Amino acid sequence: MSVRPPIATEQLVGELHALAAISDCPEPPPAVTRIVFTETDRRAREYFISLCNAAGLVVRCDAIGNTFARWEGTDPTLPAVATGSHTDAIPHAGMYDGTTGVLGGLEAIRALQRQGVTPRRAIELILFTSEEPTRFGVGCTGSRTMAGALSPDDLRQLTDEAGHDYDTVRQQAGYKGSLSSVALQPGAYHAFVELHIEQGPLLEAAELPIGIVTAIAAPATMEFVITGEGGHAGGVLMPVRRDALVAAATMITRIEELAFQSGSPDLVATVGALDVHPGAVNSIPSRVRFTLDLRDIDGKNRDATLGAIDRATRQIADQRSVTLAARTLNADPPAIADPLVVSAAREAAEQLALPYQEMVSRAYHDSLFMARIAPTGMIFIPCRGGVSHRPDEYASPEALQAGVETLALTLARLAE
Ligand code: HGY
Ligand code: MN
Ligand code: MN
Ligand code: MN
Repeated sequence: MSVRPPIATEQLVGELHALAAISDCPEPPPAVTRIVFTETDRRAREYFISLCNAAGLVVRCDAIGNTFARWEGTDPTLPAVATGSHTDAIPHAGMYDGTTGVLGGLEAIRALQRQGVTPRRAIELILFTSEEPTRFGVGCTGSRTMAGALSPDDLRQLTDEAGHDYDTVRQQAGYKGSLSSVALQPGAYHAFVELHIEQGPLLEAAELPIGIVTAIAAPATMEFVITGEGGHAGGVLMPVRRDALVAAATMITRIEELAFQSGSPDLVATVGALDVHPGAVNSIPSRVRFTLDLRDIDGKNRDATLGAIDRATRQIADQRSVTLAARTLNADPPAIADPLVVSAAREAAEQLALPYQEMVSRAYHDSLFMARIAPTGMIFIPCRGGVSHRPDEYASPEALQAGVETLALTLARLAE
């Protein structure tokens, strides 16, 4: 087998653009919005499945829409090697987050097919049903459920902004079957490897085409609801106010201070969503909801900061005589990449003479949960300026090609 798998880079870039056009974003591509279980999500999956069928892969879906496209191996009794990622996208996102691993994974398989490779183990390409937390507040619901980290009851508790629960919405999207059939047993896969843009600046700054992930940061999400008095903006004097928005603003600046004071350069805190009720110019806010996304490579440090934030926000609520309802939506441990996958990716990059660095992932991915049921690793490619979750997110054809070549050889090694 000649070293370089023949990557059809132009075809891949064309497919990425075709997928980017399937979007609910009011701005044109490359801005993308694609929320789980919407008509747009369905059309994107349909497009993906049509490409998999054209590549001769056998496609199946589980009860919540995780989609598996299988290239059979010479020994079907062996656990398969899997790759994949997600096609859902947060509002006003870019077109490479997740899709690089889905369509790049497909192109890696097609390149191996072109090369006449006949893998001993089957290779399965997985489109995980929803990696972004946008609709149900929790990320990776597809891979979490596959890994047993979300039970059927947990899924039934998840609701979207309209109050629709996950189970109802997934059935309306056409996915039937029992929720308990989604969880996989450890050993279901021989290995899992995900190709993804770095979503950070390190590879570009180091002028390296490949990153090999050694660990994935531990993400936690909290929701805070502050309830005050509200009232007339003219009639209520300052000393007697119990203003929910000023209390929330005080908490948010305190959260930032605690993040800086944590002493860990890897700790990141983000308040990304804030709702104000009633949201009228002349009415004192009576209820405010905001979310917190808190991460660190060191799970203990993240949890210590979570504790400090919990204490500080309660204290501010007391001082301001507002009530605070805080709840943790998820607080996941970090994942460590498996040496089996890390060494296969390392050998692939070296065989291709592609320089690389080993690194941690500050973004979370479906790999965070696949690591609970299979030896897992990730391959990163640089994205311009490290930008992601923005319409100007960009990965060059050269970066995509190097990533797909490395993925293809990694898969071939793991499946031999
Ligand atoms: O937020 C994340 O890390 C992922 O991109 N959803
Ligand atoms: Mn993302
Ligand atoms: Mn992603
Ligand atoms: Mn991710």
